[in-house]
Amino acid sequence: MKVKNIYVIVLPLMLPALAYANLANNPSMEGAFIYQDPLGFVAEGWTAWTEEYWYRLCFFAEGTCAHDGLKSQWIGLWGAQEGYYSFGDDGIYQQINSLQPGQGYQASVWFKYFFEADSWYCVSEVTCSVGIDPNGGTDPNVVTDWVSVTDSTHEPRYEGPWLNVRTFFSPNGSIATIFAKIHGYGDAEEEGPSGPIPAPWGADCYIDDVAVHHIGDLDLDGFVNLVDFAIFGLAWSTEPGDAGWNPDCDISDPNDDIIDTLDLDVFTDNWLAGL
Ligand SMILES: [Ca+2]
Ligand SMILES: [Ca+2]
Ligand SMILES: [Ca+2]
Repeated sequence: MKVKNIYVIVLPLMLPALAYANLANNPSMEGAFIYQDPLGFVAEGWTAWTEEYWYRLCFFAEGTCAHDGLKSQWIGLWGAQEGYYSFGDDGIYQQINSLQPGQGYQASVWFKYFFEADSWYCVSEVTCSVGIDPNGGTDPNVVTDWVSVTDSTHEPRYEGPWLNVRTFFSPNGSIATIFAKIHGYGDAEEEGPSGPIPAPWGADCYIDDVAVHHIGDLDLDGFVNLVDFAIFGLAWSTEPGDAGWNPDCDISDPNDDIIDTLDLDVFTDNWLAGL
């Protein structure tokens, strides 16, 4: 009975802190979408950028496929009848404020990819990447250590899984910038009167559910303490598919789908961060 009473008292006190522990602004893209000429509608708090290449068409808009909540940032890529394909980088970035210089942080972004072609032959690929400028600049070209996951298909209709891309960083000052980008490609062919001809295709990419916080802050309250260690302990020695598996605890660099001493070393390096 005493334990129950403690939960009743503590939970209302914890909830307001949880809401502010993610250091990103509009991290789940649930706010308004604002037109940024000429790229399209971009989630407030974020800025879009693109690399312009011949033969490419892309547009930004409010996404209705979400990893968290109801909205996400949608980036659409198209190939036209002429056999266009798409390449280069399209993405969004945001400056993260109020960081503690030299401390360890984690940035996490979720991506999802759909491909559709009206054809019998197709190939398509998207590479989803997260990068950091630890000096808080706004030029993606200065980012050198992108972390990436690639999704590809030969299916004419393909829905990829939600992919999580995470990176660690240590800010040089109180501001750092998080960049999330896609690098897309598509090609499709259909049967013409005298052999294969280019076919139209489209790809929908979604970015959502961004989290920026101290490494090891597993309950997202802004601190790394015993509460986080308890969460970490529940996932100890697990792998994907095991009872108790918690991907948030896979904080080894790189993530390796097991919670072991490599993760514990990172956790202890960040012990009491934020306090
Ligand atoms: Ca969302
Ligand atoms: Ca915590
Ligand atoms: Ca690990």
